[in-house]
Amino acid sequence: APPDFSGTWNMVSNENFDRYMQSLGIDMITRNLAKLIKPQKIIEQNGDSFVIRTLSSLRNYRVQFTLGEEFDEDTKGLDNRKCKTLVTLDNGRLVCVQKGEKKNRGWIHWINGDDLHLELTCEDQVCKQLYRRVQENH
Ligand code: VL7
Repeated sequence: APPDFSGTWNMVSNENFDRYMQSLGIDMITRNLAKLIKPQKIIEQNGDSFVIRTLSSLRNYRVQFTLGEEFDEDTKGLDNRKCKTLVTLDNGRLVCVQKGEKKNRGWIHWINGDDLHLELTCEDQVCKQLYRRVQENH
């Protein structure tokens, strides 16, 4: 069975984020602020449908999609570009391709225990982020 990505996840590490942001053309002031924050991911998964919210004191970002259905993504508040975006499941990994002005753009999520991995790619830069599951209070 494929994993259930649903839940609340807090960032624990963030590798090569500055160069990833540089590849997206983010200005230095914004990059230096963005490097200081540890975002939270809130993922709601219902079968093939997903909502992923990335929350932080600096920006919030929300994306909604259905697996296998290409959609128009506007990365508003991030690098403000339009992409044709497709997300699929591949061996339990959530694989996103963002077609647009930037070459080789996308991201991959996978779960290992209470760890949520995220690899963000743009051009020749790969940013590796790790999030950990926030325990629910029953
Ligand atoms: C979204 C940031 C740099 C602008 C602010 C940084 C604050 C918090 O797309 C993403 O995640 C996917 C997979 O989970 C779902 O949308 C990553 C963060 C990338 C790029 C742009 C710096 C300004 C970021 C919202």
